[in-house]
Amino acid sequence: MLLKNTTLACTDLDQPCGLIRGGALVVEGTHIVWVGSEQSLPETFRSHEALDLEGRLVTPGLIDCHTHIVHGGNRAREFEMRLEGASYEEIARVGGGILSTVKATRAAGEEELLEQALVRVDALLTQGVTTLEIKSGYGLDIETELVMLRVARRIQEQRPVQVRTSFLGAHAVPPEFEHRADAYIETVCLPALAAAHAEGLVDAVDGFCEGIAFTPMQIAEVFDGAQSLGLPVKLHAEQLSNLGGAQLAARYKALSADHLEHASDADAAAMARAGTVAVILPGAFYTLRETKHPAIDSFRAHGVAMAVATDCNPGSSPLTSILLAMNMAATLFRMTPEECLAGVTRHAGKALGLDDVGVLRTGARADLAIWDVESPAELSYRIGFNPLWKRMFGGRF
Ligand code: DI6
Ligand code: FE
Repeated sequence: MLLKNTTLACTDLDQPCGLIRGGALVVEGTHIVWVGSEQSLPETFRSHEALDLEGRLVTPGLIDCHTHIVHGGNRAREFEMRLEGASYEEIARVGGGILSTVKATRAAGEEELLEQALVRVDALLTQGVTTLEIKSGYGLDIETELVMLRVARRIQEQRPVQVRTSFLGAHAVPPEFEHRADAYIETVCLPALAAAHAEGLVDAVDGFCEGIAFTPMQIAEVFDGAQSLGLPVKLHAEQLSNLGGAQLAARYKALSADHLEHASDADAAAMARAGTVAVILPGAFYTLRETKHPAIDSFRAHGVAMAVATDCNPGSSPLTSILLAMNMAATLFRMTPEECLAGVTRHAGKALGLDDVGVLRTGARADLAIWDVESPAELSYRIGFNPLWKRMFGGRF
């Protein structure tokens, strides 16, 4: 199929946003076979079935590279408690927070988890998302961690979306292991990882390095386990405090370090050397009314690729809008609309170890979002408005 009379963004071209006005794009089967200016379209493609896009903007299908979208229940009550003045950490320390979602997730069962997650997934798909990362981490026992990952895999059978899974057994210490985090890692987290990997359920291994979660030493143990299975790692790092998670992630050549509100310039330098992507999660910053900004200037100065994601989760970021995540990254953190777009396309792909999505080039997957806008900046600019016209996944509308 030939898509013509369009503006293309995120091409390989050395232009702001990789923009090509008067562009054309050719899809054969599941992949892109040609991208460029319509004037230079080779003769062989001119006879392909054509769709005139009347100047609409085509971007790669968007990539939400950090979500906890599979989970049981909700935390509206904690939302109310925070409005009354309780902090996220205080709620976590009295058994709320992540652990209340663990309870609800364990109780839910596979079908219910799937059904609840699909509602949220659908919200993302209507905004042009075609690749979605999903973490475990609300099971915290071997069986429920597996169930969460099976649900994540089933989502890509039920919807036109590619799912990448991250094992997040090191998300919190479950109540039955209170004050015994090391024992939890030895007897649950690592065995669950091995079992999930054996079932083909794990694409990457994540952790939460934080005062209310795990120390860098404990995370290193999980990362060693990942390495021994040949799995890449990523990390929730420096979200609420600076514990050295970003530099630990860099030492393990992590795909990404995520959150990073408390990361330093030295952290950015280490991430740059390791090629670790900074995943910026403005939904959590906003929800928790955090005041410390991620060091965007340092990431820029050191050339760290920045991704933007929803962090969709029931506690710190009940957000199912990738477009709003882009708007927040721009308005709250002064990321440019171009950076926001790269953050949900090419750099998000990099954060997942994928290079055939998030870019319009020959050989990439034909995962596209077609927008009723004239310029890429419009995608970050509006609030609560969805200009998606059509979405293509693997060459199919
Ligand atoms: N950081 C987050 O923002 C989520 N997990 C994490 O490690 C929050 C998870 C939750 O509050 O349920
Ligand atoms: Fe998260």
